[in-house]
Amino acid sequence: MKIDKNHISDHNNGHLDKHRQEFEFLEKRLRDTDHPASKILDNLSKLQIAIPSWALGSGGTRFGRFPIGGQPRNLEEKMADIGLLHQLSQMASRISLHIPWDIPEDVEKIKATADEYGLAFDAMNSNTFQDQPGQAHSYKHGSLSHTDPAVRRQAINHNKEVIDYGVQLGSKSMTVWLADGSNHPGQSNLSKALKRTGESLAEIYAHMPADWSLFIEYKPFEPYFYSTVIPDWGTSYLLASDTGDRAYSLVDLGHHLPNTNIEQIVATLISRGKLGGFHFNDSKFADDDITVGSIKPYQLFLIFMEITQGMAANPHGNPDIAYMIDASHNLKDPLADLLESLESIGLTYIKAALVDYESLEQAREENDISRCSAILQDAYQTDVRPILREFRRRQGGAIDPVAFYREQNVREELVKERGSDSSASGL
Ligand SMILES: [Mn+2]
Repeated sequence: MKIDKNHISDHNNGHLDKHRQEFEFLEKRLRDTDHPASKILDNLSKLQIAIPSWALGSGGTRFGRFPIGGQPRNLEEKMADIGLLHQLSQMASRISLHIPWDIPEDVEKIKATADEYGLAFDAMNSNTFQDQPGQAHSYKHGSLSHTDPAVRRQAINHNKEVIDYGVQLGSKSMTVWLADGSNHPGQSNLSKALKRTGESLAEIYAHMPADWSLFIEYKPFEPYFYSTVIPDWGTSYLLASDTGDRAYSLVDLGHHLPNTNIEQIVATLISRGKLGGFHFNDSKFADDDITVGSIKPYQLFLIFMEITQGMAANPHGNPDIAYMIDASHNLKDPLADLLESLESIGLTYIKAALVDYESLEQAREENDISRCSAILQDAYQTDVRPILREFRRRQGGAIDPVAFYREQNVREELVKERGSDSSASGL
């Protein structure tokens, strides 16, 4: 669904007086710092977040699913939904596809639809965590790490096929999240499983074009509860290092045990040039996949601080990080929720840009701990919403995307167009 530009202008005009006052106040405050509003606004346009095709419908748990109406029924409609998110937020110009849920039947048509909405294809995602109809071998006991070479062959070939689809669409990267693992102590030879995984990844890597990157995602548990083959960043880093220069680790916020210092992992990976991808979400207990910044917003700020500092220093040439929102929406309207997540990412990115890193570094050298904390708080406590609103206004987006989405009754329109029992493929 495409929004009439005049509707967005009307919305923005209604907010303009108040917005101008708030923006001018903040702009003045930042004018004589090394991070004036103009610089932040320029940098914001480079912050683009991929939306995965599977995050546009209602998710569920193993206990059930409560569908929402108006879900996208095919890839074109998924792109239309992401086009809408991008039109309002100006921050979501990338789509991440999943095979086999999004097999592009007509590549030229899919590319034309992407152009129409101003979208580019981000990382491709393979799936060896489910059996597909008609598949010769089952993944019940693993895929890339399986004991049987025939199962590994099938899983490797599937990953190669995903790369081939991505090449046709102009994607430049591949994400492997491997669900392989075991549920019972003694079930798996842990070191053999890791070795077989490394060999499988090497074959997948060799199939990628020379300008592609491979992202290796890790997760400590789920769907398996005793061991996963790639449980942590260390294992992912090890596999990426063994696999090749264009293989990187991927950090998903929800794929850590409670209270893990994720910002430190980010700092370490960037310092070795090995942080390729980053998946946003938030969680209270495990891989909850809820709205970005809704539970631990300060952690997100500390992560963005490490990214800002790490990418400024960048001793090992870490590439631009591929950002994606990996979320699941069990109760909320997926589109409203994604708009909230984009808002949260934008605001936190700006707050991290406000940190006076020079003074912070000096205070660190002098072991002045209180001063360090004060510098962080000075940035974190700033209300930066006017900058993000101004960014969207200048780019043709909505000053308040979530409010606009509600005012326009977008979900109701989508239900009219697609029906109340439409279903999106995916989890
Ligand atoms: Mn993920």
